[in-house]
Amino acid sequence: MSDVTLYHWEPNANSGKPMLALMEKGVEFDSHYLDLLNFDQHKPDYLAVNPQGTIPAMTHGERVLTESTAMMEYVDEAFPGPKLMPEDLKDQWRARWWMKFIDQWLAPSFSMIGWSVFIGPAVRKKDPKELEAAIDRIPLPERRTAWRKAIYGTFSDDEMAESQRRVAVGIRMLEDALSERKWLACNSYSLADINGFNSTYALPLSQPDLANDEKTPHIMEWLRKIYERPAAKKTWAMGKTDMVKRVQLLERS
Ligand SMILES: N[C@@H](CCC(=O)N[C@@H](CS)C(=O)NCC(=O)O)C(=O)O
Repeated sequence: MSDVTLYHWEPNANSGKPMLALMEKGVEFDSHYLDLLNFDQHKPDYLAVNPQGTIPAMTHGERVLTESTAMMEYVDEAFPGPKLMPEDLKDQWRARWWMKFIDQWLAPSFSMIGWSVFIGPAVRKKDPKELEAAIDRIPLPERRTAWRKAIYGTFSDDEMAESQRRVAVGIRMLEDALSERKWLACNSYSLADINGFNSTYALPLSQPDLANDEKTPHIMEWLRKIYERPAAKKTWAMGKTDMVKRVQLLERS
């Protein structure tokens, strides 16, 4: 038994960030899988760990850590293994710039599209009364709203168009950055790459017209290089649903 427990869902978006950081550092951890589609994150056992009812969360001894990007920085500092935050100050700034941009501006748009096309349809076939009771148990009002919109298909056209616009802008920015340097923040693999990969690994499938070998060769090469890392292979092997199989698109033929 390890003194680190990670409460996570599929290696994807937020859960994948600490999973991949722990794997890169070679930190042993106990995996506690929560089925997001079964609302496990709002059940009392987990709310005792993270009262906000969002995934992921991590315990290290007595410490409880939430917020996936801050957790990655903690993991990088707290454990031995390869450094995942660059040494150089300017590179650190760039890593944090990208993580902030992705977390705050780009990932919410990926999330809205994902919740609209995948999460909502995946749960809306459940009993309507059970679903309403499940929504009522969600602690954060903003998450209740997101669940309602996903389940009842009520993200507005304007919201969806804005998300799609942001995704297109973000893809362009990533392609430009990766044509200047090998990795997102500097010339070595960093937390910024881990963060970015988790939001974008399925782009060739979800946005095939915007992200492909012709239009975004640098993004494609970056995604493939990250997926080739043993830590990424091990992390994605921990997925339990078909969702994570999307990563296999990155296998070189
Ligand atoms: N800013 C938080 C966001 C956590 C978050 O919203 N996670 C999503 C999964 S990617 C979640 O728990 N959704 C389930 C829900 O809202 O019920 C982080 O980065 O850890």
